[in-house]
Amino acid sequence: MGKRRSLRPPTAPRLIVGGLLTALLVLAPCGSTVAQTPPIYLDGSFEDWVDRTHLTDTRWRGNPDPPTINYMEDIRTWYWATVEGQSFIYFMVERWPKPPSEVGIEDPVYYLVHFDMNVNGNYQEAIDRVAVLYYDPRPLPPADNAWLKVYAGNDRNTVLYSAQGRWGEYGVGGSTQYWGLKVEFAVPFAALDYEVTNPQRSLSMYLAATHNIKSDPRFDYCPNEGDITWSPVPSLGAVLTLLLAAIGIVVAYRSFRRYLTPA
Ligand SMILES: [Ca+2]
Ligand SMILES: [Ca+2]
Ligand SMILES: [Ca+2]
Ligand SMILES: [Ca+2]
Repeated sequence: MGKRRSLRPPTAPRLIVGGLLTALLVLAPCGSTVAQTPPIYLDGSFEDWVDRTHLTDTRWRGNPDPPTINYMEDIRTWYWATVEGQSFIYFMVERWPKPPSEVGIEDPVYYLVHFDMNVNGNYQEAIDRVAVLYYDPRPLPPADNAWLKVYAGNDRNTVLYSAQGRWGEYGVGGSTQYWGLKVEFAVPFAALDYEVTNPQRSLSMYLAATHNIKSDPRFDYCPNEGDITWSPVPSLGAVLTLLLAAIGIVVAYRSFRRYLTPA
């Protein structure tokens, strides 16, 4: 019996086990890569955003009719990310350079990330949030140049969370070293009540930008229409990976035991 087992060609179950083992070998490094998401540093430099999820927004120049917004608030790209083990949603926004010379921009801008925490299409409820980021490239380094405040969707008077830092590019300042186009910031899950209000672990959001938030504000939006729904914590993916790995190990172990035990 032992000889027959060792000589006969692989049977379908063995092929399956072999496939699972191969999948495990392939999945294991992937799993560790996912677990060790590269960190994001709020340091005003942006190499940490390469290859992350983002949307590219249209430029108002070239659109028909007089532009409704100014170059100061013209969103170019909007990045968002989470990092394994960190309770923040990280964002990075880049605006288009100043036309027509395509240089940097020294003027400040407001970026508003609107969160629909219960994904019902209404962003104005107490459960919802808006994160308002004020970015002013004019202060000279090492002064802070970005200020963040988080409010409830129905109350712009009560600050639920605030933070500030050197999160943006500094202004042009006669140098080509600084551009005033990019800024990064982070919104903590706690400020969103994410764990409590969001058992389904998904939310919707969109970005708005304006250089004049107080009177007659005009906004550029990203995306131009609608919003984005996503799950900041990909818990299902992690659980599924672990589950698949566990099943693979059990099947492989049983198969090897059967193979090694004389019939
Ligand atoms: Ca950074
Ligand atoms: Ca734009
Ligand atoms: Ca809502
Ligand atoms: Ca837009």
